Amino acid sequence: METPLPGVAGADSLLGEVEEAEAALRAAADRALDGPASFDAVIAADQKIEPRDMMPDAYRAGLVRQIAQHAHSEIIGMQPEGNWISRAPTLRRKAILLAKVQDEAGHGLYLYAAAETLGVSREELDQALLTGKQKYSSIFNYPTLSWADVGAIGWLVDGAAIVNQVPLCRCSYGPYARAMIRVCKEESFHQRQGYQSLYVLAQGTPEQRAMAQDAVDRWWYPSLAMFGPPDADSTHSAQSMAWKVKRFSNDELRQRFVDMCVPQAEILGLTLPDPDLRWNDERGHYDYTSPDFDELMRVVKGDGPCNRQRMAHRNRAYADGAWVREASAAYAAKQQSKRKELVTA
Ligand code: BYC
Repeated sequence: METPLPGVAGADSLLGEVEEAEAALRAAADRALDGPASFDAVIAADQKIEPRDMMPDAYRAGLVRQIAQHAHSEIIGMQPEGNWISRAPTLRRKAILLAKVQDEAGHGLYLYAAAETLGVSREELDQALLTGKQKYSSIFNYPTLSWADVGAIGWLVDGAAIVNQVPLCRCSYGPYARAMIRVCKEESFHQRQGYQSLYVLAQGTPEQRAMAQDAVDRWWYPSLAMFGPPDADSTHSAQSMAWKVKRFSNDELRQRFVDMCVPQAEILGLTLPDPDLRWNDERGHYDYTSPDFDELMRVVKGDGPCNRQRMAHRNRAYADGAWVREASAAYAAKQQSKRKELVTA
C-alpha cells in the first residue's frame, strides 16, 4: 500500500520559479539586442552571453571554475547513493534509486557540455577532477550509513541543491542557464522522492523512525554547509553577483533553505537537530545555528570522512572506462572517414 505524500511546502513555488526563468529565457532570445552589443550592455540589459560573444577572461575562467565544480559534484554525487542500489529494501525502491543516480550522471553531462562551450575540453575537465586540481561539493564526502540516508539526501541535499540552483536558471551565461532549467526540474522530482521515502520511514516502526531521525541529524549541518562560506568570507560572490552569474549570496540562500525545511520537517514529524531554531518575527525568518565552517574548509581541502574513498573510486572507474572511450573514439573516426569518402566519391 502506498503512503500518500503530503504537500512539500515551499517546493512548488521553487518549481514555479524555474518555469518563470524558462519563459524569461525565451523572451530574452526574442528581444535580443540589435547588432553587436558590448559585454557590459548585455549584462546590464539582463540578456544572455552566448559562447561566441566577447567576454572578459575572468568571466570565462570564473564560469569554467563553477560549472566544472558543479559537473564534478554531480558525478561524484552518484557514489553515496549508489552505495545503496544493491541493498534497497524493495524492487520498487531499487528502480527509483537507479533512475535517480542515472539522472545525476545526466546532469554531469549537461554541465560538462556547458563548460566545453567556454573552450575547455572534456579531457581537461576529467583530468582536473582526477588530479584534485578542481573540487566538488563538500557534501559528497560524508558516508551513507543507513537506508534512511537515501531519503535524507533526497530531501535535504537535493532540496539545498534546488534552492541554490533555481536562481542559476537566470544566470547570465546562456548554456549554463539552459542546463539549469532541466536540472532543476529533475532535482525537484528527486527531492520529492527523498521526502516521500523519509515520510514512509517516519510513519513506520519505532526502529524505522529512529533511523530516519538519525539520518536527518547527520545530514542537516553538512547540507547547510553546501551553500558555501558566510558572505563575509566568500571570495567570489561580489564579482559573480556583479556579472549576474550568482543572483543571491550564500547566506541568503542558506536562510531560504532553512525557512523551507522547517515546515517540511513538521509534516515529516522529524526534528531538525538545532535547539536554537526558532521563528524571528522581526526578521521574518527562522533563526538557526550556522554549520561549522572550519569543518567545511577542512572537507573542501580533502580531509573529510570520505574524500580519499571518493577520489580512489572515481580514478578506478575512469581507468576501467578507458576501453569505452577508445572504442567510441575509434567508431567516431570510422564514421568520419566514411562521410569523407561519400563527399569525395
Ligand atoms: N563544497 O567564494 P565562494 C547535486 C569553495 S550537486 C566545496 O563562496 P562561490 C547533487 C568555492 O568553490 C550540486 N567547495 O564560492 C548531485 C571556493 O573555492 P575555489 C552542487 C565549496 O563559487 C548528486 C571557496 O570555497 N552544486 O545537487 O561564489 C546527488 C570560496 O567560496 C563549497 C553546485 O555546484 C562547498 N559546499 O560559491 C544529489 C552549485 N562552498 O573555487 C545532489 C554551483 C564553497 O576558489 N555552485 N566552496 O577553490 C555554486 O553555486 C557556488 O560555486 C557555491 C560557492 C555556492 C557552491
